[in-house]
Amino acid sequence: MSEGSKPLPRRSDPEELLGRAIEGDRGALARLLSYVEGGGERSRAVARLSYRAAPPYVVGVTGAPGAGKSTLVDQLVEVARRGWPALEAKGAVPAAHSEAIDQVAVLAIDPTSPFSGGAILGDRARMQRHATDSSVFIRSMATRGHLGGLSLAVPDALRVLGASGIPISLVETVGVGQVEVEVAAASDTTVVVVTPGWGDSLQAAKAGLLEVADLFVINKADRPGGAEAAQDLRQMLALGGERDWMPPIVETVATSGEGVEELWAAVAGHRAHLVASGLLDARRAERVEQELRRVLGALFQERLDRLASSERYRGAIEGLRSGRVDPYEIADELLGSS
Ligand SMILES: Nc1nc2c(ncn2[C@@H]2O[C@H](COP(=O)(O)OP(=O)(O)OP(=O)(O)O)[C@@H](O)[C@H]2O)c(=O)[nH]1
Ligand SMILES: [Mg+2]
Repeated sequence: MSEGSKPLPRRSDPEELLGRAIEGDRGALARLLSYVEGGGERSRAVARLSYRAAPPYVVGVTGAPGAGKSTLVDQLVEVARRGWPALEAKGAVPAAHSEAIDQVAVLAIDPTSPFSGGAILGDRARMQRHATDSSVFIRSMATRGHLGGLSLAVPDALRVLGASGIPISLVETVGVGQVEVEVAAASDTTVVVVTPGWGDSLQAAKAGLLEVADLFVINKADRPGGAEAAQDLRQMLALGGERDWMPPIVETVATSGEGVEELWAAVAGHRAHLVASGLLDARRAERVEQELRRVLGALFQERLDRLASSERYRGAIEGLRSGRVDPYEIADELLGSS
C-alpha cells in the first residue's frame, strides 16, 4: 500500500482515542479535550461518542479573581483522592458515599481569552505538584471556536471525562460574567469562594452567585474579617427565604490546607442530600434540556451568520433601504426559504 492511500493516522480518530483514554492514556484524553475546544466536526464526533456515558460528579469552584480558587482546588484534589468521607450525622449515608475515588480531573476554565491567557499559566504553576500524579488530570480550557462557547464546551468536556472513567471533576471558573455563572450552575455541587473583608459577599450576590451556591467558602480565613463575612452571607441568604438546602459556610486557609477536610465533608454532605432527595437526577435531567436549547441556539446563530453573508440577504437589505418592504416581511421571506 502506498503512503498516500493509508487511512487517517489512527491516533487522531476520536473512537480510538477514547479507547485509549479509558485505558488511562492521558495524552489521548488531552487530545479529545482539544477536539472539544476546537469545535467543528471533530468536536461533534467526540460528543457523539461520549454523550451516553455517566458524567463525573462535578464540583464547581467559582468566585472573584484572586479569591484563592486554584489554591483551594489543589488542596481539594489531595483530600478528594482519599475518597468520599463517611457522614456520621443523621445516619443518612448512602452506601455510595464510602466509595474510593481513584481519579480526579481538574478543569480550569479561562473565559478571558481564547488564546490561552496568563491566568492559565498561574493556575498550572499552582497545581504543579500533581503534574506527575497519574490519578490526577489537570487541564485548562478556553474555547477556540466551539460553537456556543464555554456553556457548551464545558459540558462536552465533562462528558468526555466521564466516558474515560473519571468519577470526579473539579471545575474552576471565575464568577464574573453570565456565562461563568452558567458554567458554575452546571455543576452538581457549586462552591462559591469569597474572602474576608467588606463587600466581597455583596459582589458575589451582585454577580448572581448567591443563587447558584450550594456551599460557601470564606477563604483566606487567616485574615481578619472572616466572621463578619460569614454574617453578611447568612443575612443575604436569609433574605432569600426558606430553602430545601441551606448552603453551609466553611472557613478555609487554602495556603495551609486548614479547613479543607471540612470543606470536602460539606461537599459530601451536599451530594448525600442530592442523592437522597432525588435532586441529583432531576437536576441532571433539567440540564440536558438546557443543553439542547444551547445547541439549538448555537445552530440557529450559525445559520443566521451564513444567511447574513449571502447574496439574498444583501438583496433584501437593498429592498429594505428603498422602503418597498418592512423588515418583518423580509425576515419571513428569508426564513421561509433559508
Ligand atoms: N493569606 C492567604 N492567601 C491565600 C490563601 N489562599 C490563596 N492565597 C493567595 O492568594 C493568591 C491568589 O490565589 P489563587 O489560588 O491563584 O486564586 P484564584 O482565585 O485561583 O485566582 P484567579 O484564578 O486568578 O481568579 C495567591 O497568591 C495565593 O497564594 C489563603 O487562604 N490565605
Ligand atoms: Mg485560579
